[in-house]
Amino acid sequence: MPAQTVATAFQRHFGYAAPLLVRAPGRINLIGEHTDYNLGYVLPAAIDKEIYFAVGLNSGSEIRLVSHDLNDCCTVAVDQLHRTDTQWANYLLGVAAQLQKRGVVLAGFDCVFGGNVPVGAGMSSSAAVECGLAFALDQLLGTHIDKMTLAHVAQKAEHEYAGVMCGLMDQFASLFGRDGQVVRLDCRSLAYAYFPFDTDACRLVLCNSGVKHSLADSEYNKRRQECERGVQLLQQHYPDVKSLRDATLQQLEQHQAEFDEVTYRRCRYVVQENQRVLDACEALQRRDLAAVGRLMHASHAGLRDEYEVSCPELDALEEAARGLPGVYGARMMGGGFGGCTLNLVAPAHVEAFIQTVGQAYQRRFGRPLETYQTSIVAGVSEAEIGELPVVNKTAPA
Ligand code: GAF
Repeated sequence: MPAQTVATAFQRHFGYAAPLLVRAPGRINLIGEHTDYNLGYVLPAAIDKEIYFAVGLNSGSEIRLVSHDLNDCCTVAVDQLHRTDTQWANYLLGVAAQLQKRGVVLAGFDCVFGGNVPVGAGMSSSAAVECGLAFALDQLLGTHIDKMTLAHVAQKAEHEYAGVMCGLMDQFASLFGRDGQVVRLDCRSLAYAYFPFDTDACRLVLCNSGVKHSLADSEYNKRRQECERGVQLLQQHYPDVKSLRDATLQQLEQHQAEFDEVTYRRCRYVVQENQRVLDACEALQRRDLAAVGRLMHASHAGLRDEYEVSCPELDALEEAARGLPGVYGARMMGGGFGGCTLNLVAPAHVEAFIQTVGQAYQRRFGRPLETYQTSIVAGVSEAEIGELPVVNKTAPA
């Protein structure tokens, strides 16, 4: 969606020109799934599926929110912030509430937002929404909060206002993305490093299963608990193991008998996935896309068989991609139970890839497959407001 559309809608709705326009991207994750809340490694990137925000302070004490895409609005008093029945608004109100908790004195503000990050497709539209507003409010209020703190503010908003106990990956990727690079985050130390990913040499193709599982949020929180249980068991022998990030395969194997079967599989997946992220970074440095691809398929197998967050549609998409000419790798991406697979495909083979996988999907599930080619862009930033018809320069009371 052009930024102009959101800016124009703001002007129409509130009767004055938005002083600030912000762009917030969704994300892909090359590898490192369900490792963030286990304080391990992730390797995401911000992508050219983006949400735009037009924002301005009003002279009253209300937060007035408009979802351009849903054609819906929500108003809440600044001094009475609370979760509402309007689901989409909670992501934004959660951010405002978190800033308040951190001592930021909020003023009334107006916000219109909209974009093209597909909802429920695993590209983290929610993090884009949270991070975009966190960044916008920081700019509007002149609070100069550092980006890592903004990422934590956005993550906490998701915990407390959306009820999903997510890790930091999505918010980090949306804020810290860099053009043409993936970024490895160490979720314990918060140290990060960029690795080049040339989408001219290898395209990123997303295949949308179209599945949105209603159990996704509750299963996600359950996985977190299962991992915590694994840590408690290990701690009885290894007090230094504070998270699965600290655990080794040998430690797990040695005490397998003390684990119930499910907890054991969850833990083994996380420990192996962490190592895969590190291996993928080395492979990227060697420009060895075939090795990255093999790690992606192994990641998918772990998510399917051990972590059990895949679904038949995602499995079919990964299987259909495996071994096709020009396809380096494929795997489900994000929290799971639906959403997209991420595929690394040589440019000359993209068309044939989309056709072959699309046909296989149609045959098996009786519906067309939606695909997106995406490129890697910079994280949240201010966007240009072009020429708009001037209605009224002052904010209404
Ligand atoms: C979701 C969460 F929001 C992330 O924090 C991460 O855990 C991911 O699922 C799985 O890797 O996107």
